[in-house]
Amino acid sequence: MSDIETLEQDIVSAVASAGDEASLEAVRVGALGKKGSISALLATLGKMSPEERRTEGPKINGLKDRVTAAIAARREALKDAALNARLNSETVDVTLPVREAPTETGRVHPISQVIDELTAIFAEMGFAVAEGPDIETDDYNFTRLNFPVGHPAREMHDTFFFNPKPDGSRLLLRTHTSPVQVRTMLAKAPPIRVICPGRTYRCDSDQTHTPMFHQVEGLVIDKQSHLGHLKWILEEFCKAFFEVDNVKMRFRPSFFPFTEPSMEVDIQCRRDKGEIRFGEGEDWLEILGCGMVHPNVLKNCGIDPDEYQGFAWGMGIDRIAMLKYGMNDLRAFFEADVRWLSHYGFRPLDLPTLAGGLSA
Ligand code: 2U9
Repeated sequence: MSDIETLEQDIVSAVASAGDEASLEAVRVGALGKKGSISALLATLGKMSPEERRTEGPKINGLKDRVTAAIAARREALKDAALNARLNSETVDVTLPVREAPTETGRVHPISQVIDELTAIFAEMGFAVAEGPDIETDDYNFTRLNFPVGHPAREMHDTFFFNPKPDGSRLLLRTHTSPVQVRTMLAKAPPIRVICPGRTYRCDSDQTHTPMFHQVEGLVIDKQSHLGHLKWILEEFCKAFFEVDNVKMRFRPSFFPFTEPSMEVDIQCRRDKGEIRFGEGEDWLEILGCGMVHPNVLKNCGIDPDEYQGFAWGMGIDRIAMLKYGMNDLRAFFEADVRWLSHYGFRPLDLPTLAGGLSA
């Protein structure tokens, strides 16, 4: 047997006995690598006479081609074997239920949904959203809003106060979102059109009150803004939010220190076997308070009441969320019970629309 035939037999049997891709690669490098046995034979061709090269060339190149093919075939066989081994060891139970992606199981809390809905409605009317801190000064929460020091209205707010500072002043948890409008007026010249949704706090807890609750207030300041504009805004809001074509609203005189005149607003409804329907019926349901901004408040916030006037309103977000989506226990909002949330929550990828969540 020639040297070439012996070399071929050795390499081919090494290829056949390579048990994995790493040992096959070692065989390949030993034969065809830079310092491999076949590469060494190929290098001898350069030193041969043309006649010798004519006979030896085809033999050595033939050897190289056969070994290359043998290695490739073995590599495929090893890959197939590895795949078969995986397929035999890994099993999938196709009868198991499909696990839902987090985007499918997560739910948006109804309060967040309602804030998104009302923001969309007021944004369409040209309102910007203003935000401020939950911890406020007595000045922004009360004094500038025309609550005189010692006035009983301060007591009615059941305020959570922090311990007094060395100078005697006390920070507090805002009892309404009105200090956000105070900050807006101090920071920006009219015209102003803002809504202020956010958390508010009062030391009160029973079936219809929680110590933390949510409000949205609105403020418009311009040279000629008047009660007609306010009524139109509130009616358009109620129609869009409750998804009805018409609403009747009733404005009753009331009192708030920061507005004059002040009104409480009822919306027409029908109470039907525990369900409330808006835009029909003979019953009334109170949903918000409003009024023309008191001239003292404008002055306290750096706006000349002889040049500008405005109106404001406030409503409880938790309450309108309960009315719209038929929830009857306020406390469930804040209990973080995932079963409640999976029932009343909203799908995260459903974008809030002007029409809101009822018909969406
Ligand atoms: C500024 C001037 C005026 C905001 C207003 C109400 C009437 C009101 C209550 C509704 C239900 C609070 O959550 S609730 O208990 N709010 O009735 N809020 S007018 O008036 C302002 C606010 C800021 C500078």
